[in-house]
Amino acid sequence: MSEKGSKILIIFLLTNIFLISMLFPTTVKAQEKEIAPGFGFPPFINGKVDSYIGEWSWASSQTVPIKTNPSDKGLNITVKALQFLDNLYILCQYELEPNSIEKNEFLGLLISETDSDDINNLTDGKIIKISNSQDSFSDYYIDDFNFTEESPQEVDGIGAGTNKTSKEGYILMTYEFKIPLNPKNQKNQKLEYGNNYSFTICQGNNFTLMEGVPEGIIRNNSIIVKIEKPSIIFYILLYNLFNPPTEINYNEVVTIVLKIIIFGIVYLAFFSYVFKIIFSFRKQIRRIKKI
Ligand SMILES: [Ca+2]
Ligand SMILES: [Ca+2]
Repeated sequence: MSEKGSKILIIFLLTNIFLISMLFPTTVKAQEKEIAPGFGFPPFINGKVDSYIGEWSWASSQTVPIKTNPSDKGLNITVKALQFLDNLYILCQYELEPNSIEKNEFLGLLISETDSDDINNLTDGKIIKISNSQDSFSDYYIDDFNFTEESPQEVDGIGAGTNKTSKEGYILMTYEFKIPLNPKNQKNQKLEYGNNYSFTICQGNNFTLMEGVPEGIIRNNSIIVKIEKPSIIFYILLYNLFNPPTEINYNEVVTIVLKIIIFGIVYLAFFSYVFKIIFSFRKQIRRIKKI
């Protein structure tokens, strides 16, 4: 390959690396108790993992030990997280001994306004309760660890849970949450792209409020959820497929489309330049052969 050809190849490779780095969000290797949700098709919130349709297969996964106190070995929970459009989906699964299960099991996600797990930063609580195999979802406003249940009109998100006996005789608890990134109720926590939020996972039975203070929590632990912007490819393929541009997101869509047009022109110009060089090179060889 000629020197000119090598230079072109290097420029081409560097251009590709640059473009690829712009197309995908920067991901930091997940540390313990951190999760960067995957992007993919949303699960159906029914409290069951329907694996035959590949539900949750796009999600990122993390194991979080929930504890009664810091020295407790903890109960391992499998946490999966996924983003689709303007929603965050969280799956929590764990097994309990049949004799340790109570009538009114619950699992809650307490969302903090920052990445700190300080309980004073909690603002939003989403709780799924399972009572006699019937599940229910409640939304709470939290201020200084004082809980207020939201009215049905103020609830943002949905959740569902089930319990079933596994082959080994354990009780498998499954909880699925759908949490909007931009809640309609201002009191619920807004989750912005590029920010990290501490989610406290709490588990127990008989969730009640005693003058605003929750009772019934047995184990808890926190995980940092990193909310990232979908890649441009994902945005174009799925977002616009399911959510055509509106006046609200019009400017963002226009910017992305413009970027694609510019990248397209750069690629076209590059390839036409390469073909031009190859063509003139072949022409020169033919001339040399004639001589
Ligand atoms: Ca499901
Ligand atoms: Ca709330």
